[in-house]
Amino acid sequence: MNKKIVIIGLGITGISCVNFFLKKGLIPSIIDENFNLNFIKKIPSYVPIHLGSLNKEWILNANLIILSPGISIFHPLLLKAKKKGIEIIGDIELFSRYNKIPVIAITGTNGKSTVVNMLSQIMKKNNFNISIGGNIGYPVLDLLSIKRDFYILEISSFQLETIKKFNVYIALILNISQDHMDRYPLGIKQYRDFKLKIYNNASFCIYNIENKLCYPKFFHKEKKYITFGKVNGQYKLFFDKNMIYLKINNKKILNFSKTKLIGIHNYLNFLAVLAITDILKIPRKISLKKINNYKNMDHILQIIHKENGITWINDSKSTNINSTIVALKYLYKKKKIWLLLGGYDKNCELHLLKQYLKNKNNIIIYCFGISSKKILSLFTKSIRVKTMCEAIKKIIKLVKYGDTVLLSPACSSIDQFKNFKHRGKEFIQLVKKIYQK
Ligand code: UMA
Repeated sequence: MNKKIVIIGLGITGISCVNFFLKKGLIPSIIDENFNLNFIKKIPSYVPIHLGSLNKEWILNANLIILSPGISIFHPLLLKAKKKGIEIIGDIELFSRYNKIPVIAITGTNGKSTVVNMLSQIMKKNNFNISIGGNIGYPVLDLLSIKRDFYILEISSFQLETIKKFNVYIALILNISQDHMDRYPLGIKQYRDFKLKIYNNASFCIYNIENKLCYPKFFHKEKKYITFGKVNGQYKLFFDKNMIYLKINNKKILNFSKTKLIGIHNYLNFLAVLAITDILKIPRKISLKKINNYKNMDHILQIIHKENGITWINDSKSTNINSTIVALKYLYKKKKIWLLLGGYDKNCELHLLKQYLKNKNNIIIYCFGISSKKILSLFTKSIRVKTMCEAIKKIIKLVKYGDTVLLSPACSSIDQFKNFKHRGKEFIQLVKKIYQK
């Protein structure tokens, strides 16, 4: 085969694509707009590489372009290539063309990683041989060589931009709210359109009935549709005397309030998981037992320290407005919250936080990073600092017994950190240092 294959982006996706083609005896060309790349040493010398810009000639003369998720499909040069009839796909589509194992694909603005994590724990307990991958941090092509009963994949809107016939057994959309508006100039509708592509070749479509944006545009009779929600849907919560239950066939089968799950958003996550485990016919007692002891993932409402009546919470995974709203709703009874907000806002409407922050005398905002100016203009009483570290140094002098310090930035971390994990780890380190003194 004499196909000219061009891989754009040499991050973890790009390197997995390079390895995939080399194993098949095909030599791709690689393009990356940066120069300092971790994976460059792993590329054999006979593979052509172009760094520092998008190589127009290579792109417009390619037969197949494999695009990393970080690069928008709407880049003018890629639009030109598409117009020329050049096929542009991502690693998810490539994986799908070679994969024979059933896929459970999960998307949504928030909760994707939690659901992948919950589901994988339950499936493993039921002796399913599974692997997780995708946006959660493991490129899907690296999974191809592994023999499994199922793959559980976290899929982002970026990855959905480049799918064509991504074949999935079960597709789930947890929720859709504003995120990545810098990438989608036409707004949330455009973001939603990409998310909905996950249903295209699915046998089962599961969605949040209380979030209209998650509704499929068309209902096909050969597909099965399953819904969940707080008070509506096939899987829903039951509220009774300050307790929240899971009720099935009129029988209360789980008291959520007594599980280790944090917050109603997580109860909903579990309903979505249960919809999946029911399709797979996993005995409910296995799912319920596992969920009773489910521990939140790191960097999501993670209590990292409690001392002198002060609680420090790391919610660094909150990279959009809605996840910060979830945190604020969860902590609404707290006496005083010192909220660390900031980072790169991805052009999202931070003013949507107003309802939860404006005139709330118990919430003191410290804003940092690239969006701090915008945050200050929205919340004029907030305190603007350069870095998260500076904020913590100021806050520690002021916090009192009963207070909560919450890092739930509502923004991506990339202006000052490698990723949300890096931001969360730095937060933990800074707090540790304070109390070691
Ligand atoms: N690059 C360019 N031009 C650009 C952007 C990037 O040349 O305009 C190059 C960079 O120099 C870099 C490479 O592309 O060398 C990075 O590619 P990438 O940004 O696609 O990142 P990967 O390392 O391949 O990781 C990607 C996902 N990253 C993004 O979507 C931005 C990872 O999700 C995912 O875990 C991984 O594939 C495996 O599937 C991260 C993410 O932030 C966690 N996702 C977003 C989110 O969760 O909000 C969607």
